[in-house]
Amino acid sequence: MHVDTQSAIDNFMSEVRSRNGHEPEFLQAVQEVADTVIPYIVQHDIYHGKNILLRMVEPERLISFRVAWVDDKGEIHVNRGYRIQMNSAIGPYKGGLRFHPTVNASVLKFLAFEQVFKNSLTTLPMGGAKGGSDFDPKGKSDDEIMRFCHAFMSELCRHIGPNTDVPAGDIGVGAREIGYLFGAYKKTRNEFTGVLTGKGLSWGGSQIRPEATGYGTVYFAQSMLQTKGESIEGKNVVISGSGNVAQFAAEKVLQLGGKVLTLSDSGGYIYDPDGIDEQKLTFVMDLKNNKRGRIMTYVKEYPKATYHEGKRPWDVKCQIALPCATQNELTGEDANQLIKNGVIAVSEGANMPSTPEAIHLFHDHKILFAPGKASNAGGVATSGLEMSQNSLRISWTREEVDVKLRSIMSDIHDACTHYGMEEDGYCNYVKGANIAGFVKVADAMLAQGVI
Ligand code: NDP
Ligand code: 2IT
Repeated sequence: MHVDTQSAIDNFMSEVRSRNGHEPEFLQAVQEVADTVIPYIVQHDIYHGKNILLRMVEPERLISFRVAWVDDKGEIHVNRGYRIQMNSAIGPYKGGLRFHPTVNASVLKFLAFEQVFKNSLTTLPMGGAKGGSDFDPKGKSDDEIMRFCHAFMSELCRHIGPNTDVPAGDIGVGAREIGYLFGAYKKTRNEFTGVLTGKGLSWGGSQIRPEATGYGTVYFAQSMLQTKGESIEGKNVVISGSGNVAQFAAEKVLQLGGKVLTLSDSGGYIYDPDGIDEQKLTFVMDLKNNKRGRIMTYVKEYPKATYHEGKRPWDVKCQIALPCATQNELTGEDANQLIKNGVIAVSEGANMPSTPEAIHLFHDHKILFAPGKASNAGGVATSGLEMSQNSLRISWTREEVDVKLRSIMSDIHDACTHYGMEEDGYCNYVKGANIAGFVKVADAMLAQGVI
């Protein structure tokens, strides 16, 4: 890299670090974008000297609020709620809500920043946001979840709206939580609007939204594999997580003839040498979504499988890896192991699951590697389709939505190759996704002036 470009990156990062030094996840996400986008800015006069990226790393608005709620024993608890409204240049703020004890401003700022680029890539008019709480839903009763969601929305409802900011689910926020959040919004604001996505089908939800992130991650893997004349069929696939994204990634892999060997949760992973077939996946879905159980229960039901406590699944031999749990769950060491075992493609279902060291290794070894902001964009894209259906007050069929989702994922793949193709024919999807996402938002910001 040219010396001036490297010093432009270093100067930029030292300014970002001086303001956000205590936010490691946010700095990690910004560094990756700076490394790939600043060289592009330097080469393109229209973006140069406008401090566009510096404007993009500062949230338009950061909302933090108290959430007080009462548990089943009558005890009062206090959690912290957040909404980070990062960028609205190309549409209303859009992005999920995460309920997990690790939630803090750094985690949500990294997620909101990624969301800006991801939403831009979907080709739909959505700005970027993220929110949530350090509330831990594990072990809580349904009533406690409902009271927490109602308390959370009693404040959040002042800051969102169908033309302002449209939240959705993320870790710890699924169909049940969206229901309680929607109920509270509707009652307080006295309006039935598409203010949240991921709604139930009978009250404004879209077909395929629950499946969309996992399906999209596999569609993206399929597009990458096609460039090498390969497919999912007959491949061994290792998946982490066992929540929304992991479940539907597994379902799509099975539909396309792949073999799913693992699933995991924060306790450990299960390995089934015979493969997790449709029937076993139905068991997992019931276990996780209805019984709210742990993945280790799988080995009681299917004794040929093994449970590996406290471990992640990356040492299981596979051709395709789909990290679908959480950030920084796949390290340099894990990447080395996957490469040694012959992995050919990694498609991220989670947000930023691979560490920078892991990504460098995948690039060095010319592995097909899709960053989450491209490969998991199917979820928010289908949220965008839910917003369109709500605005039109119509519902599209499952087939109609799936066709649109496939076409969006394929367009994202094309955008990544447009900006990410290197001279030797290897596509750097990280670079491609960052530049393609950046250009649309930057052009809108330039058109709207300094605000
Ligand atoms: P869920 O809450 O449905 O599932 C999360 C899964 O990841 C669970 O199996 C959970 O295990 C595991 N997990 C969570 N935190 C950790 C951790 N610290 N260490 C190990 N495992 C962990 O969430 P989703 O499936 O919706 O989200 C998974 C990932 O996908 C996240 O990165 C999210 O941001 C991303 N994503 C989600 C989208 C969506 O539409 N839902 C869209 C795009 C990205 P446990 O039960 O033990 O906590
Ligand atoms: O990270 C993500 O893209 C999501 N959690 C989904 C966001 C959305 O608005 O559907």
